[in-house]
Amino acid sequence: MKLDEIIISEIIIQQYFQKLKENLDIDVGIVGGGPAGLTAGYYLAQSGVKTALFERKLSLGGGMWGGGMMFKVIVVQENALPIFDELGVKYNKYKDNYYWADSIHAVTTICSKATQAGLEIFNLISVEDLMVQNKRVSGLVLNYSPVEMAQLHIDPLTIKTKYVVDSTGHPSEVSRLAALKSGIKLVTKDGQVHGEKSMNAEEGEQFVVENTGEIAPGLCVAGMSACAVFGGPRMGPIFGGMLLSGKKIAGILLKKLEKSIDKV
Ligand code: 48F
Repeated sequence: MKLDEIIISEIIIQQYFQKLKENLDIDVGIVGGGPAGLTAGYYLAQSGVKTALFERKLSLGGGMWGGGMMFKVIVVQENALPIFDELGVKYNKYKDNYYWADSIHAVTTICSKATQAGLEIFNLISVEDLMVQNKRVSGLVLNYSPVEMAQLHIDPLTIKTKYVVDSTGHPSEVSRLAALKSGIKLVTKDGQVHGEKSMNAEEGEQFVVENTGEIAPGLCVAGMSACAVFGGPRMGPIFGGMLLSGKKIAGILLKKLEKSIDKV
């Protein structure tokens, strides 16, 4: 049967914009598709929360994709293994409390599980600002990443959210925007983003989980952003804290949204 190029184009345009339209008003908007954002997205979607994740790049996985220094192996400690078990990520024991996984297997498996659970992932979209109403973060301002990269003077589009999760990693971009532009004080000591500190895996892994939570009305942090916002140390290519932080923010949001928390 002859294939019609116009029908192929029609399917893509129709389906993509249908998906975008269905996500104009959502429960949770996650910014950044690294391990923290993807894990949060999995647990939220799994519990029936209407969640969309926006990732600037073409590929998902953030800093997990490249392992350590481009060597595609990641290290995970024991307390995060139940998350890998639930997601179906295979791992190996190196010695007590040190487990490792293939980073490509880990990212592709988490993405697959998250999208199967109902998480809608939009890649190639950058969050360039927040919508703020009555001193509450109430939406995301989106633009196509190529617009940002080419520095084209093109206005963005906006979606409405009940909660935003900043899982943008080291730059903590969304929290910085909130501190700079929203007129809302973050819950840090001085209301500002403190910036991450030098490497300390032991401290950083605890710090990231402890500091995961809501930092301004409607705005939450998870993953490396939590370290950067509250001034905690970086931890390098060990990922248990990122997974636990993603799961923790999903649990917090489920309670706030008053949904079932059976699966978290
Ligand atoms: O950096 P990233 O992996 O954040 P994470 O989930 O995990 C951190 C670890 O990878 C690692 C570490 C500890 O193990 O130190 O670095 O906290 O993923 C963040 C993602 O957010 C995207 C970015 O492209 C990356 O994939 N991102 C950042 N800013 C924006 C964004 C933005 N404004 N809009 C959309 N995506």
